Amino acid sequence: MTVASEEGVVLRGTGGVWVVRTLAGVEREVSLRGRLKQDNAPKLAVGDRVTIEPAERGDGWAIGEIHPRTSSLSRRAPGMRQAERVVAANVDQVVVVFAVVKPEPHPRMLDRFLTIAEANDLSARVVINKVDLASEAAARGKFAAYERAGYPIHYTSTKEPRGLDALREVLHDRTSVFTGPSGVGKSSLLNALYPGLSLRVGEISESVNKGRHTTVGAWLHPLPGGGYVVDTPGLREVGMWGVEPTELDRCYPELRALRDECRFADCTHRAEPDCAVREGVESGAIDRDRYESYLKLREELESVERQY
Ligand SMILES: Nc1nc2c(ncn2[C@@H]2O[C@H](COP(=O)(O)OP(=O)(O)OP(=O)(O)O)[C@@H](O)[C@H]2O)c(=O)[nH]1
Ligand SMILES: [Mg+2]
Ligand SMILES: [Zn+2]
Repeated sequence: MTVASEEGVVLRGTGGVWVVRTLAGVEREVSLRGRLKQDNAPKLAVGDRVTIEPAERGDGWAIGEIHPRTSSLSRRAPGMRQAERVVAANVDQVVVVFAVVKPEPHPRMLDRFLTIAEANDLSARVVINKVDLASEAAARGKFAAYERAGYPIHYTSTKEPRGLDALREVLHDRTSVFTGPSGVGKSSLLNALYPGLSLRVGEISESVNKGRHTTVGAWLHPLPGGGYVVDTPGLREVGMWGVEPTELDRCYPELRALRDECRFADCTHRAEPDCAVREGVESGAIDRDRYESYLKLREELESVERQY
């Protein structure tokens, strides 16, 4: 008997076993065909569209083909290695989640998540969760620079609840990756938005203070009514991948808007004369902290480049 191949989307994977959801809505455990495991083959990621076929041996299924991606979210793999980690494929937007407190937000870290989205040519929005723990005015003040840079910001609480309907609306019919530090409430938010998901959430004291991650591995979840969300484990540190130091200014929307007005095409915006970016900082058009974050990240990218 021959069984026809099927098309599907990769939902998750651990230890070489992947779960693919077929167009008919059936979830199948599948392996990867040998030739797709070779070094030059694209690394499979959640969100990949694939063709699965009956395995050569046994009665299981195997991925025979990975379809071309429309986009992907990649960052540097953790650790000392210089390697790429594809977080998810066929992504429409990145939702960067931070908490207003618990854990205390670090703006430099938020900048990193946002520049990674920009470097992947993905639109990004910011969610500031746990607004039940602080005044909304204080929260808005803290993140005003991001609003001015053009990022849509959602202020949310899963406890009160607040801001959930507006967030659910922008997730509809798209593929969105939820990313951010551990313990900010990414999984809690997804549970509050879509009660059917039943994702595991952490105990705040343990997951935040001991750095234990409640979510392990990226999972793609189909949404009722259309679209997907990817819940990812929180990251303590995150690095860019495949970004030249000279391209970094494009990853800050407010710098990108001015960079072409600098006198020198290769302006680093550090000390060159007639630098439109530094003039923007002086006039207040560019937030000084965001500018300094650019300088620091640029320094880091240059030192990585010197090393390798
Ligand atoms: N006060 C308050 N606590 C929240 C809110 N949302 C989530 N929490 C709590 O924050 C803790 C962490 O929530 P998780 O959803 O596991 O956080 P996460 O971002 O998914 O963490 P990782 O999976 O480790 O990356 C839990 O104790 C939640 O109950 C909120 O809006 N307000
Ligand atoms: Mg989680
Ligand atoms: Zn400049």
